[in-house]
Amino acid sequence: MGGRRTNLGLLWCTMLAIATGIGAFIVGTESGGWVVIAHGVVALAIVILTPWKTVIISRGMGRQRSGRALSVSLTALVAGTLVSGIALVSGVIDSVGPLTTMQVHVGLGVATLVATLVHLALRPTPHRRTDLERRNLLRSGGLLAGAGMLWLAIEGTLDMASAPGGKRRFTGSHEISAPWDIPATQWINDRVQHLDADGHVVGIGSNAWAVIDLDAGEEIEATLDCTGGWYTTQLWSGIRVDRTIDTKAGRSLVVRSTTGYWRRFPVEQAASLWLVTRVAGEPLPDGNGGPVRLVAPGRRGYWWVKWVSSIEIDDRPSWWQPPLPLA
Ligand SMILES: Nc1nc2c(c(=O)[nH]1)N[C@H]1C(S)=C(S)[C@@H](COP(=O)(O)O)O[C@H]1N2
Ligand SMILES: [Mo]
Repeated sequence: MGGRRTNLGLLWCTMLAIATGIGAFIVGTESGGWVVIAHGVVALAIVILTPWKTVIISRGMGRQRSGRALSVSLTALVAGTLVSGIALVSGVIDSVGPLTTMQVHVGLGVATLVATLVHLALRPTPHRRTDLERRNLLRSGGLLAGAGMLWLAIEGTLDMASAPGGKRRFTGSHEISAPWDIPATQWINDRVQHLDADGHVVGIGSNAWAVIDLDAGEEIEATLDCTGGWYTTQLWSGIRVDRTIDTKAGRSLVVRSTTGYWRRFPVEQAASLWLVTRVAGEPLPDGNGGPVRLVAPGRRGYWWVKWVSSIEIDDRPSWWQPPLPLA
């Protein structure tokens, strides 16, 4: 394969890997599971292109061009991102020093994006009209088909070997089964709150709800699936949100935490959100949002606001928020 074609293939795969990687954080329902699969397949396409790229790199090294340090770092970043991705899939390595494997993977992925953009600015690989010719499209299709087959082989092997990575959810997350094993996970920099269950009130519209009133025994089995790479299915109990608010008072509702963390939901979904005070029959531990947290079935963990302080309804559209939390 020609050098230019390999470079273009790598560029496209890197861009697709970044787009599907962001997508994999947003996916909450099974119908979006293809995004996570696509992320794996484009990653494997990068692996397949490696031998050709190695040839290009070794030629470049001989020529002593500028930007060599950048090329070397870019190669190292891509390799690190791939290796940490494989570690996530296999489920054998949870953390690297103080960082979780997912933090390492995302950090390296973002660094790869930055390095790719700089690399492109220094050594542009312009597209040509012939890139869209039939045989090049066939080559791309062949590459993706090969990557797809590799993906199937890896998943099949993990499954047969009953490796931890064999029973991942469609999001790629690994299971945690016991309620007491659920980690206390913050999105970025929140601190675990230690609230007094007897004194805590949740302001909902113009009403103040005491925790014992929210502890109404309405049960919901739902799966908390953190983008950190784990999930847990539990029986939560509390009260359905539509019983606490006037669903005609606006278009969307904002669930806010005592920490300032918040997420906005369409008001029509109030009947599929719960304010819960218990998990598996026991009061929620502080780390898991006690005395009251949100349960948002079908949405990833970052929607499950912990230490809820208020729910407000207004007329803004529900998409009026950063797609992922900023704190
Ligand atoms: N107030 C607040 N709520 C939060 C978060 C946070 O950082 N602050 N993190 C969210 C994320 S990313 C996840 S995965 C779940 C984790 O819930 P857990 O700590 O019970 O595992 O809480 C969500 N609720
Ligand atoms: Mo999370």
